[in-house]
Amino acid sequence: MPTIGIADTTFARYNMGAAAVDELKQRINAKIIRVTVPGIKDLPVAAKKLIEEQNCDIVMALGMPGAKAQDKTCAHEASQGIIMAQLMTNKHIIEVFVHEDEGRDDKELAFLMDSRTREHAQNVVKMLQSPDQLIKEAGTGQREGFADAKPVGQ
Ligand code: RDL
Ligand code: RDL
Ligand code: RDL
Repeated sequence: MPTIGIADTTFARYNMGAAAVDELKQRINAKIIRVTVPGIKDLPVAAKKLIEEQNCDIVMALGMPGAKAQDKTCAHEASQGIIMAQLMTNKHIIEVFVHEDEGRDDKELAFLMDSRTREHAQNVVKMLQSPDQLIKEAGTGQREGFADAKPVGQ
């Protein structure tokens, strides 16, 4: 049975961790370990600790970069930390970021935070259980949250 780590933030305006746990529980028999930290810059070490101290096979790092310029910088820095933690541990940390300004209004933002989280949870299940399924989806323009893009040239 795999162990899946979930790290989310109090900064986010939607309970992404709850959505991830709910989606995973419907799809996979796994041990799920959840932690919540204040913001996205706290996610890299939270994920690394889930891998190294709690033996997680894979982690979802969930967060909402705000709409201001300093938040975009913060998101870039958090992303770099998450990538560094993956390289240090040789484990995947699926970064699920929804930028606050991706939603036209609160309703669309809530939809996107829920649906992107759930679609990335489905990616995690495929990565653990059926990596061949991802090969089948190669080049198909998959997106998480809003509609998929169209493939070209086929
Ligand atoms: O380590 C404490 C904080 O520095 C950390 O939690 C930051 O991630 C908090 N934070 C910012 O300082 C900021 O300028 C966040 C954002 N922007 C943001 O857009 N989203 C966050 N945190 O989740
Ligand atoms: O770890 C899960 C995702 O964060 C990761 O797969 C990203 O590479 C997905 N992604 C983005 O989040 C994004 O904002 C991609 C793009 N843009 C992009 O332009 N091309 C991608 N992925 O292949
Ligand atoms: O093509 C439209 C969107 O996919 C594009 O604007 C992405 O950059 C939006 N996006 C993020 O900004 C992000 O931080 C996406 C992801 N993460 C993601 O994980 N999956 C996406 N888009 O499909």
